Amino acid sequence: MRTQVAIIGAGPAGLLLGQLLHKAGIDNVVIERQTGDYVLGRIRAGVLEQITMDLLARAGVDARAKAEGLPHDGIELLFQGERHRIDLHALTGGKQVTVYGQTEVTRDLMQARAAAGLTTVYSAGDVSLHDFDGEQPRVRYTVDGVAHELACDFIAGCDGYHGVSRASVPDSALRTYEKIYPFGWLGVLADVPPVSHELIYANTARGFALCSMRSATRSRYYVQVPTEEKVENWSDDAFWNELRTRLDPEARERLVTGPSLEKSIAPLRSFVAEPMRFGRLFLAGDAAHIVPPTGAKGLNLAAGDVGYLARAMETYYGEKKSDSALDRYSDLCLRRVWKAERFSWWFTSLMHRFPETGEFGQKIQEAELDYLVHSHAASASLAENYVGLPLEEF
Ligand code: RFL
Ligand code: PHB
Repeated sequence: MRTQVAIIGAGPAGLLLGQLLHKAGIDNVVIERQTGDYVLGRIRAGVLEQITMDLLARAGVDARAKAEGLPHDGIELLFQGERHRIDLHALTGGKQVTVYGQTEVTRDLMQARAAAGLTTVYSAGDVSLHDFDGEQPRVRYTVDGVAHELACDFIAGCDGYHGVSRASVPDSALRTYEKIYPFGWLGVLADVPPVSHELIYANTARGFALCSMRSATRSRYYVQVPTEEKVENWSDDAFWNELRTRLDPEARERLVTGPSLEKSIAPLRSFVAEPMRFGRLFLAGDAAHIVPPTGAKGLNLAAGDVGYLARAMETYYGEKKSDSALDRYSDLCLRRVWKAERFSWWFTSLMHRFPETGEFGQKIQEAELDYLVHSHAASASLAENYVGLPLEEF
């Protein structure tokens, strides 16, 4: 089999890239290790920046996100038992975010891909990348034990943090930066109305909590737990009780509980691999970088990367095979990635209880939060980063 772009991974990065390339008339094949149902079973991000919505529109896959997504003009910060609203819309000159789950984004992209008749190989085994340092890269994989080879012009490594793409690059060609946080998020999805119509990010002496949602009838809640915590130790009741203790009195009163549809613990990590290009292999999304979820940046960064990559490939195929846009891909992405890394690290540090936080650290966090919600400049900086920094034109 031959294609122009072999895309490794059918997460949001790989599927969105596939649609953007297809719209530009560039042929592509997606190779995914898991089944489609498995990919759709993962409950992850919930907040889309306008840039991500715009890219979905460019890919022709924004109809349901626009119709069913919930536009949010603000978020609430809860500390010292009180909630304070950050007016994202007013502070950013009219920008907002859309609450629409990653599962739904993925479902929409999968359906569009199937409708366009594009090739997606699910349940691919032993995926391996070859010759991306030359002119004719190839991807090998097996399906039901039968070996296949895909020849291509480029490989897009969209296979997440644990994927094969970054692992195929020689160690000497890669520089990595990492920070592991000493806690994770225990998350619950439940068919109960959200406690508030906007997201609540809570800093408490017992640790961080987040009240989010997927719709008017489906909520997503998280509480900070130690890294070594096991999800089996958390009954639904134990989760709801812990969440309740981290809310303000009004939210505590309003909280509706119910059986969990999903419950899992996600570790928190900051990670960047540089560069994001090796010859004809391009890394995008979680394959190249991880942010802790506090700033809701993971999925949006993945979308930004593939927005740049699709543009660069359009230029390559459009302008007599000019490499210039492809040459700028890694630097352009990394400038944006590091700003999102900084924001996510800062917001995580401000909102969570670290082993060393202690009473002094708690007071300092509360003072910074008090400054943040009462200073126009500080609120505006939070809002500007939360709604997402712009993609540079090129
Ligand atoms: P994904 O979504 O991980 O998709 C990568 C895909 O590649 C496949 N794959 C392979 N395919 C072929 N061959 C191989 N050898 C392969 N190895 C892996 C995988 O099966 C998968 O289908 O990466 P992508 O597309 O870059 O998208 C990034 C986002 O998924 C990610 O940034 C966010 O979900 C991060 N994230 C969260 N972000 C938020 O903004 N808010 C959240 O609440 C939030 N929760 C999360 C998260 C990430 C998590 N991970 C990665 C463990 C919760 C979790 C548990
Ligand atoms: C979510 O709804 O899953 C969510 C929302 C905001 C975040 C992280 C996760 O910062």
